[in-house]
Amino acid sequence: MPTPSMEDYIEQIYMLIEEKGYARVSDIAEALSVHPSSVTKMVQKLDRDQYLNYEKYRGLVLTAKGKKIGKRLVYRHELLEQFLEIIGVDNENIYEDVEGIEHHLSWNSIDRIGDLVQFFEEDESRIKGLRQVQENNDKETT
Ligand SMILES: [Mn+2]
Repeated sequence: MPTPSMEDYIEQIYMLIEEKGYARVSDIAEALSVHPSSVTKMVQKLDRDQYLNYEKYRGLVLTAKGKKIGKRLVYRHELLEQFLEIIGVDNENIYEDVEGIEHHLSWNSIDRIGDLVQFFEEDESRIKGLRQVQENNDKETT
């Protein structure tokens, strides 16, 4: 199993390749706000663990294993963003909060959150009902 830090890298690499067709060390460093030398180190580790193939001058490619995990990690991130949005978390907090929790939930919890997101999305009135509760709670505290 990849560590939280490895997960962040695999997730970013997967997204970069989806968006641009390739992932450069400098792009990964920028996306994760880390030094390029840290990226090189991690990329070498991910290569050893067979998540990707890295050749210094030819860039990197995800292996089948890396792609499969990358796809699930991106799905998990997006699902958790949707979840926080649905429960009414302020936009400015969503990205940071997802980054904070995404590595610490079991896939069991992710699947159940997926059900909950689906439950709300299937019927707009459910979201409205939740907003009503929130409005009432806000009134009580202000
Ligand atoms: Mn993430």
